[in-house]
Amino acid sequence: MAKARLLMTGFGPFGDVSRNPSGWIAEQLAQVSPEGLQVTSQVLPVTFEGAPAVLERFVNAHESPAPRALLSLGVHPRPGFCLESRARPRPTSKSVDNAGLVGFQGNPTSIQLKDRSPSFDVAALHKTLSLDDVSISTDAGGYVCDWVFQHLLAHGQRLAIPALFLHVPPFDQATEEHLLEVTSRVAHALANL
Ligand code: PCA
Repeated sequence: MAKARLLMTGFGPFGDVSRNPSGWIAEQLAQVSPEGLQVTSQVLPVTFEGAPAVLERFVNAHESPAPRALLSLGVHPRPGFCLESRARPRPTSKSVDNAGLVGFQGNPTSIQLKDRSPSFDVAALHKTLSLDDVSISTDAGGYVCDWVFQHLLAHGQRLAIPALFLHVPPFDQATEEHLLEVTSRVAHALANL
């Protein structure tokens, strides 16, 4: 059977995160492509302006033939993993990005900014995973991850494929093996919706 193609993004360093597990996982899974999946990955910059622009170029470059699903990853400062179920229309965080900016200052984006949620039942996906340290979150943080999720969901809608954001724990809260295992399980579940 042909492998399901999945586009995956992670982020590079920012703030006091010198090694971002999200970018690392995305690159690793593109190299090893877990069974049944063909992962193509992109590391995004942690900037309100750059991240959606790089995401758009990445999705546009790989949207034909259409991938099965889109999965974006980011790190949060907690143990455990979160399936994000809601994206805010605009950033609300007061933290500066890697360009030294707070929030989105650029030209209006090409998408309609609104409250967005995945097109599928996140609770049902969560249930099929049945992993102890994965929970559902309704707050993607209001920072660059939330902003990327807003754009990712718009791309998913346009391509009529599922899109999801997964927050992962920092390297000092989970082993590399566990980070890869849980993310692979989420990617599989998403690609098999
Ligand atoms: N985490 C940040 C941005 C990049 C990342 O990995 C966030 O949660 O918004």
